[in-house]
Amino acid sequence: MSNDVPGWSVEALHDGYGQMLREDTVLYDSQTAHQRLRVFENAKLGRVLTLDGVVQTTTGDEYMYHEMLSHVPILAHGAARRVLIIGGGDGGMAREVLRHSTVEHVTMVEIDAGVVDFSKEYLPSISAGAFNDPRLDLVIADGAAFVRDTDRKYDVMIVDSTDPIGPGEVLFTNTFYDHARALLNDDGIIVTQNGVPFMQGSELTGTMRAFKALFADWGCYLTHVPTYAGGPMALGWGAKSDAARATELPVLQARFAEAALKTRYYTPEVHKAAFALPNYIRELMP
Ligand code: AG3
Repeated sequence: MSNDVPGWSVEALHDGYGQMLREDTVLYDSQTAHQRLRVFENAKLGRVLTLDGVVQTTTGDEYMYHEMLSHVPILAHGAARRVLIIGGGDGGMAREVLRHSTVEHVTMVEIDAGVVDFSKEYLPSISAGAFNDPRLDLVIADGAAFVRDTDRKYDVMIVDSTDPIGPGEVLFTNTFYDHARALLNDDGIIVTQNGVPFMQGSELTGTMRAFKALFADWGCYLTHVPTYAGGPMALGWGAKSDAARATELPVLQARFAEAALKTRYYTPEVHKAAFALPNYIRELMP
């Protein structure tokens, strides 16, 4: 289809299905070394960031994504001190991870320095000061090369990627997951952005096939982000032991209370329930 609807941002990520968001004010539009980056203001969603025409985050619904991809592994782990974020240039993931005072170190590996600089300026509420936290080590590098080469170890690894097209593609390969496993401590957990299964089922199946071969406990859990259109979004889960997923609700409640987080999506009850999968998603499991 033509992506040209004057005054609207048209996303045509999926075959035969699209999303349109009105651009009330365009704040930024440029080509970085890696991708086309746009930010505009929308009446319902606030500020919207698109990369190559695909919505990456909006100030209105980003919490539904960032909270679930950070608090679920960290609170399930229970003693995560070192966290690795791959991608996440807008700083929203770092913000949520750093809200845990028990986290001592975060390495964030973003391929595109342009996204970081730009997000600080145009989407300051998303990083909310995270880039100034002394616990954060921001590395501008290819995430796949970083996981291959590093000898650092982590308790939790969060893959805050784009879809597997363009620069994000390598973050969905077996080789990448294999290297990721190697940098996790014994009770380590990896979580991944795995797309909207109703639209992107084969991506989920691909990651799950890799996780099944690599992790004692593997699967996915769900969140629902309105601007990731097409149904709930799957977040991949790979853990070196099944203890983290089995953490009982009262334990999660105690950890959540102890962390004193103020959240808008995450609750310990939502955390537990997020692992319950509708059959059409279960059927995508290898
Ligand atoms: N990265 C995930 C974007 C995925 C969009 N995919 C989609 N609509 N299927 C978000 C970056 C936020 N830190």
